[in-house]
Amino acid sequence: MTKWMSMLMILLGAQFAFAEVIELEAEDAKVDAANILEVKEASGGKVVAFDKKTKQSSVEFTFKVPADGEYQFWAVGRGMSGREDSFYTQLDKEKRETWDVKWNTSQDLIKQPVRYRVSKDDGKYFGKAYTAKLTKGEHTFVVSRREAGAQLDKLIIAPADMKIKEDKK
Ligand SMILES: [Ca+2]
Repeated sequence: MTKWMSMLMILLGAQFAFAEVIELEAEDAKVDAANILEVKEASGGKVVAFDKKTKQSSVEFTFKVPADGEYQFWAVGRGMSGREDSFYTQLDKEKRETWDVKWNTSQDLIKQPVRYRVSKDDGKYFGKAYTAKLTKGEHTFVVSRREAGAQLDKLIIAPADMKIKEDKK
């Protein structure tokens, strides 16, 4: 009985450890203070945004995942206009991707998957939600300037099979 109970506890523990959602404030990641903006409605009251001049034009997140597996990357952020709505992203030493950030005219902060551009045969592209296979342990995710003005409030990393609800545009 005790043995079964402890096995059950270990199984439950593993389950919970795996189901962990990692939420990282952009302003608490490795970023130059010049890139942090105070925004009242933002999580933690701050976002990261790059302007055209700052030399430091990236924010680096370091995080640990509890187990090998497939993970999804989400964010809270917004574009401010059609010319201020994209970032570059890079996981570890993987290829750098372009992320077109969702936005609306009321300029709400929107919870959305980090997406990457996938080219179609006709030369156009669409945004696909970013997922990656990660090994247990530490990884980095860098978000950098592509178009100045886009805002990143926080980054969310979760197991790929977890259901997360995207904010409507
Ligand atoms: Ca924030």
